[in-house]
Amino acid sequence: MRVIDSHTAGEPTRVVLEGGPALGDGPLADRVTRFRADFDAYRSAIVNEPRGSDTVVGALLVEPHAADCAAGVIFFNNVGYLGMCGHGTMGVVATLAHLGRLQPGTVRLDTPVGVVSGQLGEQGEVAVHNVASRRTARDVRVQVAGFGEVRGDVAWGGNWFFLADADERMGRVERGNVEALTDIAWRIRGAVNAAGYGDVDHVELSAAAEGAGVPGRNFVLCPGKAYDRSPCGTGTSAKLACLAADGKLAEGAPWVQESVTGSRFRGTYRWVDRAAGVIAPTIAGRAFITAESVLRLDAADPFCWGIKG
Ligand code: PYC
Repeated sequence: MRVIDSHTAGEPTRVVLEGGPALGDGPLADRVTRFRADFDAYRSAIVNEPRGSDTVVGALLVEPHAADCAAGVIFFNNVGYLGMCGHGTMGVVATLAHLGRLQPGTVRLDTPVGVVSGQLGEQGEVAVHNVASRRTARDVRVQVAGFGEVRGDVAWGGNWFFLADADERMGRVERGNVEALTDIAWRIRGAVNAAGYGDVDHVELSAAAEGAGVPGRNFVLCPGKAYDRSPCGTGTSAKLACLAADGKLAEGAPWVQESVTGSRFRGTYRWVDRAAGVIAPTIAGRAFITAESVLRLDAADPFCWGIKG
């Protein structure tokens, strides 16, 4: 399989250009179902060890179904499939530009959860116009075993998130504390799922703003228990939906989202349906190409299909 690796704000993306599973045609949501049912071993072979790691997000390029799209893309990780992926979309756009298939301008991409577009700037920055995002539950209270009550919101930003403010019980939102943050975020996810929000597979903990002009800093736990090295594009979209719903960020106003590694995305939104709390978020950041490779699948290799998580 021919792949190109990149990272966006520290978070890796592996774009599969050739040799991936043939998923046929039809809407991308149907093709993900086929991927999961018939070709899941490819997912593991591409992103899991020994070729990848639990932080790698795979991006299979396919023919689009939606009109006017240049390509379709299906994102996946160490344990399954993602609806959308913000940092991954920036990686896909940077990869297409690296291959000379894209000039600065806008490209529309079909995904299992809707059409997104990536706007490539002259300096390599990519602005992702993400799927419509919204908060679906406010001030949800869950009891976390050995920890106590945690309050947060449930929101859609292309994936499902539970967003809570990090408090002193969790420690600081910084790299030196990722083990503790991972542990608590994992337990929060379990409590949120048990409370009836079974679709939530990402947990976003936000540090309290420490002063005017200071960007929001987050820690995002991904479905396979790896933390996002980037500020998470879909997580930032979910955050914008919450800020918009609370009247804390005006339409068009800039939001700088910092990750636990210190990397940053810029975000903004416009209302799609104010009464229903639906926004159209835009997330901007930059991806860098790190490798061009051919992945070999050797039937004699006991770990040919990856070490499954
Ligand atoms: O950037 O949307 C994102 C993302 C999701 C999971 C990892 N990164």
